[in-house]
Amino acid sequence: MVEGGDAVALLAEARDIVDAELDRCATRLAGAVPGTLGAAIAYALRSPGKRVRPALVLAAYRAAGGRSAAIAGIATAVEIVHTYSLVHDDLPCMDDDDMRRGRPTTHRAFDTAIATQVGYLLVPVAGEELAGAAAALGLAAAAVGALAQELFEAGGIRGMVGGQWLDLEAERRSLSLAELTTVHRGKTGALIRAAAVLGGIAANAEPLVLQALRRYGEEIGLAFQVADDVLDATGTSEELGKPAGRDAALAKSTYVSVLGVDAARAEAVRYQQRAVAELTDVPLMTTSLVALARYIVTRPS
Ligand code: GRG
Repeated sequence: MVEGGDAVALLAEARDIVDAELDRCATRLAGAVPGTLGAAIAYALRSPGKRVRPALVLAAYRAAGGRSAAIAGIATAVEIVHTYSLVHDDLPCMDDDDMRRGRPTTHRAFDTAIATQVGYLLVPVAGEELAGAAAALGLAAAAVGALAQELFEAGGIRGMVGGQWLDLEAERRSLSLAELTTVHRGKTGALIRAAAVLGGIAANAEPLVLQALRRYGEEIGLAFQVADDVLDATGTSEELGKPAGRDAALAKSTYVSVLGVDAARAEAVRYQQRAVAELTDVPLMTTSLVALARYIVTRPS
């Protein structure tokens, strides 16, 4: 049986525990890496996001019966991957954005060379965070390997990096709905899917449950991107914490440019419904996962 719940409370909890861990990590790295580079790493790590991916880790972990507070480190590792992807996505050679999360992008606050280094220096930091959390959770070697494979495959050429590459290649031409979906299954969807699966692995979930979480994550990842495109077209810069209408300004193919706003909204809801349907008939406590699926397509920013 699937039912609704309180996504806002879960996001607030995810923000509290992950922000505290990111802050510790920022302080440590600002001390270990001298000068401007250390300060820029700390600036990127302390940037305030919604923490949707950490909330998904927590929801999936608890849905599968996990109870340890050490899951915070797995959620933080996912957020670090997301954070460094945003730093690179905003660079002048990519989307060339000045504002992100309500403040100057890392290359605007520092410079392009520093922001580029921040992006790739945070890759192993995510790995360290994941390894530390896996040890604190007392996971067996096979589960630790599965966590690492899931996160870095999602962050790599078969996921986020591959999707970003396709997105850059697609500049200056119009994509079909199928092509757009391939781009975003990798660029945005893979890390969101991984967040759900990582929570399950950390809870030592059985294969059937992991498969349901993977399918849920796949659908909700695409729902997230469709909703993101709608927000870019309909939200204000103030609400979004970054310039609104950027996709149209960059003449990007989006779900809105392909489908129009109303049909894109309906498409997001279809993905949400498919995500929730994947949770039926598996031994999972689905309340928070269902609530997050709904939040993802109704969020204001
Ligand atoms: C540095 C190795 C390396 C790779 C980076 C640039 C890149 C490769 C990938 C781009 C991935 C990307 C930025 C996808 C967009 C995902 C998306 C819709 C982000 C917005 O997520 P929110 O709304 O943002 O959760 P907040 O700020 O709330 O966290």
